[in-house]
Amino acid sequence: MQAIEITQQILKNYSMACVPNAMATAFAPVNIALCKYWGKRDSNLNLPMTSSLSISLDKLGALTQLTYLNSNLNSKNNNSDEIHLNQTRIANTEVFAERIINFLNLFRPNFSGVFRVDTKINIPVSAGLASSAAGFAALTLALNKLFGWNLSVRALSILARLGSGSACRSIEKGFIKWERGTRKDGMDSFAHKLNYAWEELQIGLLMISKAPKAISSRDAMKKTVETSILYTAWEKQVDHDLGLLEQAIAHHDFRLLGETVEANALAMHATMLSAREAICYFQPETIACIQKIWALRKTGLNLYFTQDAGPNLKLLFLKKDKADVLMHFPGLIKARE
Ligand code: 2P0
Repeated sequence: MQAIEITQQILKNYSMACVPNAMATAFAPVNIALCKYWGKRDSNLNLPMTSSLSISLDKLGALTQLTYLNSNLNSKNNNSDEIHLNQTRIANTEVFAERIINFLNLFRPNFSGVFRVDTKINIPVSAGLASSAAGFAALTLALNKLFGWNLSVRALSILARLGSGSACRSIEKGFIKWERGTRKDGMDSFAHKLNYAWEELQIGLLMISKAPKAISSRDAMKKTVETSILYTAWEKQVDHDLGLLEQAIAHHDFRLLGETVEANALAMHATMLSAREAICYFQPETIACIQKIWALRKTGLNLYFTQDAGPNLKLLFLKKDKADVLMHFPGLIKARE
């Protein structure tokens, strides 16, 4: 099934008669996966092999301003969207712009026209910090505003997923679970907010490198699913970890949370290391920092990490330990406090 069929299904009640506003702006937060999404059962629709669970960072994310430039465009000549990232025009041939234009194309059967997309992301792009998730979620929210669709959170999550899988977890703030779903059309594969809060939980970003990653998550996932002998074990671990995480979050059991998050991230990286050819997002500094975290934990500091598709680490700790953590990692970027 193609992504365009899904957008058409969701937007079937909206027609050309719906006059867009000239401009709309929306913000979407970055989300950090506590239980990772790694592998697709459908790469056209970004349908995952497993469910996943994340927490949104309230202040870090993407702010997208969408401007409707022209309503009379010939649908064949729809390649002149203008894509701007952090106030710089991106050539439409670059992957970043191409992905956005392809996403906008999903909506063009309903509304011919081109857009100017201005996205400001307050974190390094392509550094394994899930900036594409915030970007596609913000763009989806901006489209919803621009056209006045008033779509449900579920529909917005499904649409954002078509841009980037993990974007479906950036529509709302808080603890978010993305349900794998079983349907071929993915209408049951969306993210929803879990009804828990945890004020004391802090997250810091430990930047090790801002360089773009050597292999995209998209390609790395595909290779892992196709070639890693550990992949079946990973699917089982996710089911187990999701149960533990919900228990940890519900009871504010930080040790259980930290142990589960760390084990989950390392298991994901183990599937990549066992892919053929191996995929390795670790830099020597990543390993050094992991060993420092483990050593600090032995001294009694309650500090855990997670790592995504890049060399940087996200540290998890409680508010009461913030000063200690900052003393050991002075360059830590406060992401959730
Ligand atoms: C996650 N990551 O759960 C995992 C953990 C990276 C490591 O979701 O191909 O950009 O657009 O669906 O969402 C990054 O992958 O991939 C990701 P696509 P996406 O956060």
